[in-house]
Amino acid sequence: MEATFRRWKRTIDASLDAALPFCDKNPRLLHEAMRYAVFPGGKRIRPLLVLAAAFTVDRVKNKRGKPAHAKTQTGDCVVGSKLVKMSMPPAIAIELIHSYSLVHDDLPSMDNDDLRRGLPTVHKAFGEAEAILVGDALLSLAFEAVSNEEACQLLGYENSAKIVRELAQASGSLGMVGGQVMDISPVDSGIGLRHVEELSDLKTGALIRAAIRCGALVAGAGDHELKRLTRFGELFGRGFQVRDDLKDMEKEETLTFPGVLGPEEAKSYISGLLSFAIDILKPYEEEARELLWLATATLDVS
Ligand code: GRG
Repeated sequence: MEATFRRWKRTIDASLDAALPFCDKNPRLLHEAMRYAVFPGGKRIRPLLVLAAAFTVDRVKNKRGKPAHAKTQTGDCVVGSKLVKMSMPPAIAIELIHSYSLVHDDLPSMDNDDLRRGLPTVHKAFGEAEAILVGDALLSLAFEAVSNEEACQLLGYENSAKIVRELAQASGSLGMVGGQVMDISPVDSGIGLRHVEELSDLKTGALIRAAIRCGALVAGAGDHELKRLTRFGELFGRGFQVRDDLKDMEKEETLTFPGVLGPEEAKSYISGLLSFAIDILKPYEEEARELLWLATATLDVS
């Protein structure tokens, strides 16, 4: 399974490289800074989820005798297959949006961080104004990636429009930006679990949910599959934030799951989310193997 993810990650990185303007193109500094924000990058979990969801839906459809995109003898995930190619526009768009959000989150007016993934943050390396513009340009590039002629030919115009809408909703005021505003807003001392769930579902969950929905749309999911995978995406997205909070406990923030539940209770909470997520995929069994693997690898804290 790790080999599949390594192959997918290489394809994702190559597609990001192809989508980003070269550094010798004016304005050079902006393009250099955009690349700095995206490479070497992190886990690429969101684009991997796009691919994992697309392959799940494709296999489920294949099993039911409907035409599948991944035409391999074994049903394995082969880089270069039609489905991998079709998944790339939403996969890289989501990673570009994620990268923009990190650049802006690190700014002095937000988290004011000097380091990201062990390297100086974009505003430290290139200046604050440049970092704001890097984020803006990455967000715009994301929407171009899913709506340019090549993407529309690959995905079909209708699916491309659906994916644009998914990304717009997930990244906007009713999604990631809304969650970020909740995160930086003053709160009462008696903050409860419901508030933290809502914040996390918007700030972190919305983009993860969108990644899974976009993968499902790429593979032509019907209402039933889309609903099931959406629920899985919501559980994964919330669990992802709990996991991140548990890793980052020295901050002792109130607006976190361990902050409202305590560390031990937060661990039971994430275990509950993982077992719900696994249950949801039960009817698919092996068809959902990459999604199950990613959920377990990310959310298992036992
Ligand atoms: C500035 C509009 C705007 C939004 C910021 C992403 C975000 C919203 C804030 C980042 C703060 C944070 C630590 C959120 C917790 C979950 C999260 C998104 C972690 C980072 O994502 P990973 O673990 O990062 O996928 P890598 O480095 O692997 O890409």
